[in-house]
Parts: sequence; structure tokens; C-alpha cells
Amino acid sequence: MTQELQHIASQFELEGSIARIEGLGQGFINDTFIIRTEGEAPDYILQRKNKSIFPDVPAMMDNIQKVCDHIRKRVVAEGGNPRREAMTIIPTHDGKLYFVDSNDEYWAVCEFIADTIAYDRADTTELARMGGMGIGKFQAQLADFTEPLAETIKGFHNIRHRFVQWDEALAADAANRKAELTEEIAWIESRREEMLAFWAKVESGEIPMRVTHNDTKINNILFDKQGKVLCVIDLDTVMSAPTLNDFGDAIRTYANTGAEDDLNLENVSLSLDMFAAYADGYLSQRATTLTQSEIDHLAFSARYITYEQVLRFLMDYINGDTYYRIRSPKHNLERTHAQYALLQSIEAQYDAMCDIIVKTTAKYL
Ligand code: GN1
Ligand code: MG
Repeated sequence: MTQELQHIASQFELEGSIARIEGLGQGFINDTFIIRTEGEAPDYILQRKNKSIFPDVPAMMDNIQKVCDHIRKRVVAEGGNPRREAMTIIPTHDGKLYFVDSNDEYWAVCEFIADTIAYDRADTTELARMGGMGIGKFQAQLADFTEPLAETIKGFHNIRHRFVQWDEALAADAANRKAELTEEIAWIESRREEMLAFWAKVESGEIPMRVTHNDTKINNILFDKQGKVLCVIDLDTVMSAPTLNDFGDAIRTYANTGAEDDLNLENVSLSLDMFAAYADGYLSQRATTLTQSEIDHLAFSARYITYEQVLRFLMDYINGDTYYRIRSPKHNLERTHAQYALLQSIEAQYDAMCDIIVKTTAKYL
């Protein structure tokens, strides 16, 4: 593998020579490596993009490049450091944004940003506030981005589309697991109508589409050593979508007192303090720009995205674990249970969450 990786890495326009290549991180989708170089040259991130999940990697890389270029210009205009505050995509020697190997696998490289910290959970309200500011700033940087973006995953956070997949999964029952999942399936079905009612507001245009990251869980954000958001990474799912997705998905991780796949469901709950802190940071950047309907649905977006995550983990379990990387045979079911515990906690505190949004918005208007 090492030699193969060396061969793949050598296709890209790297500065310096390769010292070694190491595995990195714990993404559920792509395989990620770090290319360590000799001397002063930067290190690089090498990723095998999962082509069964991303059917058009060239279009995805094109999206990423356009968005990074835009952010880089904004950073430069504001006197920031574009090599640290924007992702730098490295092309191949023949100028492509990806390399296809002899097994028809797609690879891409970007610069590694040194001296940063990535978190798997938020332990302080200050970190949650900074995370909210970072995503708010990311959205603001892209507010005047007008180029069309390819839809890298069809209907990614479109619950109507997810229900089509869900109904197919139940009908096929590919792994023969449906019979043991009566209770879990009812969790999904009992909320189908309220989720579709929300999505109808997107379809009618009441809730607008904007450039959206779509995967803002905490470990997709790099913080500097002073605790500020430096750069938002993992742009694979940047698309035009309701920007509420980014708020909801962030709350799903920042405000969870437990882990995404916690086996002890008593650990799992929504921390109102973390929620308030994230909302404060986020609205400090976005309150004057969002529409009233977006603001009115911020708290609901945490229910929506967490519900969708319950559905996606359960659907993957029903399908026989074909989408997410799993670490044990029941991992997707464990994730389903842990995310459902979070959803219940969000539902129980929903009124308080709505109050926090009203008060915090008023502070910044
Ligand atoms: C995946 O790739 P990663 O680990 O950042 C997934 C997200 C899920 C998340 C669950 C393209 O994100 O949508 O919310 O796992 N990404 C894709 O933790 O499906
Ligand atoms: Mg990621």
C-alpha cells in the first residue's frame, strides 16, 4: 500500500519530496492520509474519495475549488492568511483536481494546515460559541458566491427524497433485519408528517437555498491554538441547500453531552448551555442577514437534522451497512439509538431552545 500511495501522491504538484505517508482521522466515508514532506515544504492531505457515495468526483472537486477560491479572495481582502484560512487544493501535474488510479479510484490532495486543533466534542461553551461564529463567518464569506454548484449527493438533506430511499429500504429488507426493528421504525414513521411539513416550506421557497456546507459536525472545523475557527474543511457536500442544515448539524454534535454512538444512553442529551453558546456565536454573524423564516426554524433545524441522522443510520442498518463505515456489527443500530436519545432530548427542550433563539436574535439586531 505504501508504494501505491507514494505513486498516487507523486501525481500531484507537491512542494518538496515525500518523507512518508500516514493514515489520518476517522471519517465514515473517505480514506484520509497525511503526506509528510522533507524540510520546509508543507505537508499535504491525501484522500481517496468514496465514489460509491460521490458518483461525480470531478464535479465535486470543481465545487470545492470554486468555493475555496472564493473564500481565499475574501480572506485576502480582509488581510488574513489565505494558506491557513482557506483550503488550498493541489492539482495533478496535468492540471486536474483529482487523479484516477489503475483501480478506477479517485484521489485528491489539499495542503495540510499545521498547528491547528480539531475536536470530536465541545467541552466548553466558549468552544461552541467560537464554532458558531466560524460557521456564521463561513456563510457570510459565501453570501456573494453566485456560481452554480453541482448536487454532489442527490437530495442529501431533502427528507422527501430520504423517505423514498427509506420506503425502498423497508420494501427490500435486504439484510432481513426489519422484523427486529418494529420500535425503531415507528420512531421514524411517527414523525414523517411533521418533517415533510417543514420540507414543504423549502419547496415553496419560504425557506431559501444558499451555499451550504451540509456537514458541519465539529470535527470538520479547524480551530487555531487561541480557540478561534481558522478554516472549515471537508467541503465534499458544499451545495445549494437550506442553510439551516449547517446550524442543525452543528448542534447535533456541539450540544450533545454524549457521543454520536454512545452505548450509555444516559450520557446523551442536548445541553441547553452549549446550544445557547453556539447560537450566540452564530447569530452574532448572521442575525442581520437571515430571513425571519430562517430564524424561526433554527431550533427546528436541530430536530430535523438529528431526525434525519436517526433515519440514515437506521436505514443503513436495514440495508446491511452499505454506506457508513462501521466498527462493530451493530454499530449503525447503536448510532441509531444514541441519535434517537438526542432527538428525544431536543424535543423535550424545544420550547426553551426557541426562546433562546428569540432572545439571542434580539441581541444582535
Ligand atoms: C458523514 O464524512 P463525515 O464523517 O464528515 C456523513 C454526514 C453524517 C456524518 C455522521 C457525505 O460525515 O452526512 O452526518 O457522517 N457524510 C456524508 O457523523 O454522508
Ligand atoms: Mg469529515
